[in-house]
Amino acid sequence: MKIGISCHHTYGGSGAIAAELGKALAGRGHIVHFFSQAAPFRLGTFSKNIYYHEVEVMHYPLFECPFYSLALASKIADVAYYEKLDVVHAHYAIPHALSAMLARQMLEDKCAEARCFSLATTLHGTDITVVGADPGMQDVVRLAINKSDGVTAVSGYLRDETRRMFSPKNEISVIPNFVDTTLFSRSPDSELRGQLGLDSEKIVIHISNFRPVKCIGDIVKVFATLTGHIDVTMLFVGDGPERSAAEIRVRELGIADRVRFLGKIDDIVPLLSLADLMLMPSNAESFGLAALEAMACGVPVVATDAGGFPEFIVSGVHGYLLPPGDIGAMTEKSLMLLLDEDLHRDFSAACVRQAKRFETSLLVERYEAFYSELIEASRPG
Ligand code: GMT
Repeated sequence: MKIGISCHHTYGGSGAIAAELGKALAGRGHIVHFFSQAAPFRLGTFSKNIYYHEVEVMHYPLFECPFYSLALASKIADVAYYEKLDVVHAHYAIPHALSAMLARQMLEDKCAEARCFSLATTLHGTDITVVGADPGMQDVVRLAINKSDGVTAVSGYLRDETRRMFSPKNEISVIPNFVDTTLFSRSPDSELRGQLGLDSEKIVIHISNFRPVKCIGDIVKVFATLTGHIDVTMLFVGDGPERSAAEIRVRELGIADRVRFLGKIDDIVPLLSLADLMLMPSNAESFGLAALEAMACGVPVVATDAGGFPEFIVSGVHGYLLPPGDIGAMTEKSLMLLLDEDLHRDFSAACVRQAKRFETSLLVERYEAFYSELIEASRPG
């Protein structure tokens, strides 16, 4: 198949999944064309069957906000026409699905016999729960969903939220996030410990784009209590709007020497391989890719029972799921996991087994079948 993938290039789950999906599809012999504003952060260097098209936005003094969506639509139409794309897969409802929809109209207008691609859209989370909840955006998100030939959501939770908020015309299939366990597996690097100034203490990790839904303040509260009981260091990986407030709070609490803010790091496996526990207290998480990747590296997770976490984390087996904001219970369960070595060993092994159920190859096959259905349905007659 010839597949176009339109995604955000920025640090976040949808861009990560889109890049990993494209690489896996290319590895299976499909031709994959990426469209984004800059190279998606997980795409890496050149590889066979992958083409990347940077979307250049026209700057003109009259346009206070540059027209990214239109430039993207033009780019998709151009590549789809010349490369004869079978499918364009939009990751995140807007602007990607809408731009692809517009690209199709451009092609129809350009020449009647132009063979049009099928439009697949994957909803990732905040495109529905945050952007889609904004009254000024609701109708445009609904249009993106209803004009796609097929829509998937990354969890049952997100599918149900989408149904509740948008009453979509068509069925939404669930294809969960995935992880390549040949790459995401525990491979400790003793030098890295030294480079990070770590000794033999326990390591707690959090990886995200530091948006308000991640509840970074709750992590600081839980961690501050942990420091009173055990020798422990916190690694914060990623960056975003809530980082500065967290740094200030960490200093106020006098625990700055126990916390490292490492910023955005693409290759997280070495860091996950050092970690004993991941904290993900998000109040709304459609899936939680970072938690799945941590589990693949044998790291148990203390997360919330909100959103999609219960669809792959079994509380009491792979970590603990607790009500959002329940700092006391999160602290207690984190301490249990960090102090009880036998319990930790069992949870860690269970996490690795569970991650294999979300192996990339299994879920990429589901996407391939989904594309084939859309292509089949678009055939005349
Ligand atoms: O807000 C984010 O965390 C980023 C967002 C994105 O679209 O980049 O992540 C979402 O997509 C991921 C991949 O499908 C999911 O694993 C995340 O749970 C989801 N984030 C939220 O729902 C908050």
